Amino acid sequence: AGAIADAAERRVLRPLAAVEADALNQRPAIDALEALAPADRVRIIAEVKRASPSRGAMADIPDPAALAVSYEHGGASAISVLTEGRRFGGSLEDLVAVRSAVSIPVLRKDFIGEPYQVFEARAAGADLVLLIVAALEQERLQSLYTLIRQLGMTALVETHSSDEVARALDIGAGLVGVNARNLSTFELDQNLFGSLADQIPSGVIRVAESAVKTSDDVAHYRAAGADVVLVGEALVTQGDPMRTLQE
Ligand code: IGP
Repeated sequence: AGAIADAAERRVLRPLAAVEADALNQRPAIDALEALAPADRVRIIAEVKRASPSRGAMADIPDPAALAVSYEHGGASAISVLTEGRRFGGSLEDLVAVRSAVSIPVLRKDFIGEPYQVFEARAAGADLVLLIVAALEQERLQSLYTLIRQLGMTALVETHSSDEVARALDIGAGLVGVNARNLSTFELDQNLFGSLADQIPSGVIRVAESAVKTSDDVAHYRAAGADVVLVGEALVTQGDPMRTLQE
């Protein structure tokens, strides 16, 4: 339950048709599969995150665009923006601000359950949208995935078990995340990525998510086969965000 169950509480502000029109009028999405393609160095998705249900308030972030620019200058390959308001303190306005300030792909990180939210993401300028396998029935997962692709965006398909990885591969996901944090219990398992990585075929980009604090953690995930690591808390709570991860 927890974080996932509450996703439906979002307030719908504008009619679907209007949001859809804005989505279709946006400038084209940046190709995130290209930006995150396997390379000599591990890629970093750096997250703009003010708070979380497990940690509470984390960072003020009065200027999310400035933070995102510092991530980009520090070498991030993409920016993740939490847009959930109640528990993560984020908003679509944050995403709009970040999108206009950087030239790398931007991910809408939220609990996506309806096509409306996918159009909203594109209308705000998102290039990537998170889909959490555990929160979606397979048919819904597939249809949201198809819509994201139709709008020219990339889906980051998040898993937390072998079954969920299988479901992600079933829908044809090209970018699969393994979240070390269980979203219902908040429990962490830093070995989960390593135990699931082999199940993800080459050609699919592998993302290790959560609880990356140091360059050692990055190296640990790299050795376990991660093409990309997604980092939130460590970056928003440390003075010189990207440096700590790259030493
Ligand atoms: C980042 P951390 O431990 O570095 O702050 O984690 C990211 O993985 C985490 O914010 C996250 C998340 C999510 C948040 C992963 N999946 C789904 C909200 C919803």
